[in-house]
Amino acid sequence: METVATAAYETAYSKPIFAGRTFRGAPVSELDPFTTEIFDDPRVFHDALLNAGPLVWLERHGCWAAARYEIVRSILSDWKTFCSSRGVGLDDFGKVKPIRKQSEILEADPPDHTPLRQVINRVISPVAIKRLTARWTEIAEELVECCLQKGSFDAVTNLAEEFPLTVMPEAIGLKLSRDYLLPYGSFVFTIFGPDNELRRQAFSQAPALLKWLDQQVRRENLTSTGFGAEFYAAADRGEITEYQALVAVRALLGAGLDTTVNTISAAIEALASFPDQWAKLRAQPSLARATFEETLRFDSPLQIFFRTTSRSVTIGEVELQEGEKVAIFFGAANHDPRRWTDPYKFDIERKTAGHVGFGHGIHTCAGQFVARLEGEVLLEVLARLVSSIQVTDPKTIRYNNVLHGAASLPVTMERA
Ligand code: EJD
Repeated sequence: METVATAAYETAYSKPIFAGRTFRGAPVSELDPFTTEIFDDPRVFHDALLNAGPLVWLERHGCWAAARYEIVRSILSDWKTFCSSRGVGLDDFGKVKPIRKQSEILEADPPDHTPLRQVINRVISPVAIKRLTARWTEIAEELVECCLQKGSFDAVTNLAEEFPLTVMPEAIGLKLSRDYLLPYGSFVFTIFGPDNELRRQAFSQAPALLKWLDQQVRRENLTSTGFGAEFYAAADRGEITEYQALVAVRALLGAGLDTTVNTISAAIEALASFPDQWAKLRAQPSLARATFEETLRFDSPLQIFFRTTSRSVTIGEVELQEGEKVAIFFGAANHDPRRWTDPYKFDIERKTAGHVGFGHGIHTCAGQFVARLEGEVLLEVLARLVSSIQVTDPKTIRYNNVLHGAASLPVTMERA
């Protein structure tokens, strides 16, 4: 197991990670995880959380942090104690009114959560989406071809964004403009964080984004085929309400773009940084799906969601009271050396089963089969058509309170 000297932690950021005090028996950190210095380099902070114990008290935000794999899994398994209905951001909906209309899927517990989740599971099940493979492969080939013609391009905007922005609106059945899809996703995720500059900036865009969203999700603005139409058909059959169909479309728009964009760019970056893994994928393009899965573990696009305690509970030696927030550090759990051998090695043949890049438990990513298909198709096409990928300039980060990903990644690619 790799251990890093505590001294290194103390120098990586503008202040020490731990305050040298405890709160209800847990180490206290004064550091704010929602700052650019940690977005730029989360690893040192994550390793510190993992080393510190099952829970850390984040004094700055008055909430707990859970990073260890086993703790994260057990919290996510216990939805009764660690509920979602009080919001999965830092705001407790028991105390403050949600900004966005509360999601009946993401921000809900059973039994309210169950019927809509069942319909979503069916509409975007592995079997239901299989028919998209041929069309998506065609689109991916065209796109990669276009990038190869450029030679040098931005792997984020020209490829990682372009692919989901092409396949998803079509699959959902959106008729209106795709211009707001990424800004809307960015907005949704960043408001899960604390009241900081990023969140205030997002708020200023809220009226325009929410107005656009309102139009997009209406039945009359969706094509007669696609996931959207299928949600409304389920409403017609009485399986869910008409409003829940709208909620499902809205969830696909919020969850279905930025997350896959970040994973695709992370995969390209990882493949460029680990030439042996790229060589392996090229030799065996059928490893595309496994490569995408390892990317989710290695560089998880969604870093943090919260749960709220619905009752008092003890974790390790720490007693949590009712109505406390727990930040779940998915990305850190996916690097817990207690669970993963050599966690910072990108290994596309690793046994990735059980990673929490898609979460865990009843709220585990509903779109995971759509995401996997996108990743598999695009990476398989890259493995077939491309001989080399080189990063030519440092990436820039797209700052977001809970998402981790690049804003730009300049690369060159050569034809196979
Ligand atoms: C999500 C994990 C909604 C909604 C928004 C975002 C998510 C889910 C649902 C993204 C979950 O608006 O209902 S990653």
